[in-house]
Amino acid sequence: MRRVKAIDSHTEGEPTRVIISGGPDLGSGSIRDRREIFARDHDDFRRMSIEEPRGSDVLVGAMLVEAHEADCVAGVIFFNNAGVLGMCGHGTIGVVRTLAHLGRIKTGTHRLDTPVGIVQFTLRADDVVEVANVPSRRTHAGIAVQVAGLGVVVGDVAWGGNWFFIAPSPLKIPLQLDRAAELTAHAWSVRRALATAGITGDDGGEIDHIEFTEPARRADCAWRNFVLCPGGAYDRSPCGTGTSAKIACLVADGKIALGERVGAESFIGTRFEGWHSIDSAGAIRPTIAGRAWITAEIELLIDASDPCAAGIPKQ
Ligand code: PYC
Repeated sequence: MRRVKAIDSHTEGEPTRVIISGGPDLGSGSIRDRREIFARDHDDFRRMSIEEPRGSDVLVGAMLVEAHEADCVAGVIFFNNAGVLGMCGHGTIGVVRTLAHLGRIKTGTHRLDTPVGIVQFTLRADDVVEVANVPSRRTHAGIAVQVAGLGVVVGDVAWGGNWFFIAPSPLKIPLQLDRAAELTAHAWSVRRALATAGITGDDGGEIDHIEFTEPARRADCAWRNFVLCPGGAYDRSPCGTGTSAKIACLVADGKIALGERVGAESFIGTRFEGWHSIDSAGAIRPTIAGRAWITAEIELLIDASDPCAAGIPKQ
């Protein structure tokens, strides 16, 4: 019987499962190299640890490993039901809360070693976690795409650690839970239309996150969003990388000032706060702040005779 220890948390509603022991040996190379080894050789572990029947499509996994870079409290590899990830904002907040729960960090500023580089974060005394995200940018403003069932949809393409297409909610569908199925179907159509039209990020990267927005319902937020993630689940949090991408658009439009704090409201009504600085290379550097709560300390059991030892068998 294989045993894998994990800590579950949710960040403003979006779950993260941090693998703390029993994961595969990925060697001692850079975290980027270890992510490649994980993706190439351990896809069964990825599927087993977060997908059904031990998890769900919504769960984001985070493998905690020894850091490679100096002065980092840990290394981390994020993954979801579609594969491995570079950066995950809500997942980083979940990892930080988990490290505090394990007694491995105290309040203050620390560094995390990730496949996209070192991410600095601050665990505040009020339990809010601030994550200094990667440089973010808008690459297309007001691009029009012909979408089946919707007609022409106009939106922005932006990078916030993942590629996003950001547009007002189609057909003005309210961003609320009882409309999730419709919004999911339309977001898939937008994603397909972007791919068909050959619209990508400026590095050729697929736009695999679709973000719909509407005016905020909360007084402390500037917008509310619905974000469809690559594996078909929608983000329950305001999406850290999605909030960063939206901030890049607002900065490009001159709608927010340096350091100005804005609230992002999620599809379920939870909140991140974001603001930005400009780094020495002139890039927009968003910081995202939010909270996470520990929901379980668990041990996954994998019995070799279990037909679902690597998740639901692929058809
Ligand atoms: O918080 O960056 C994020 C994120 C991406 C996908 C799900 N959450």
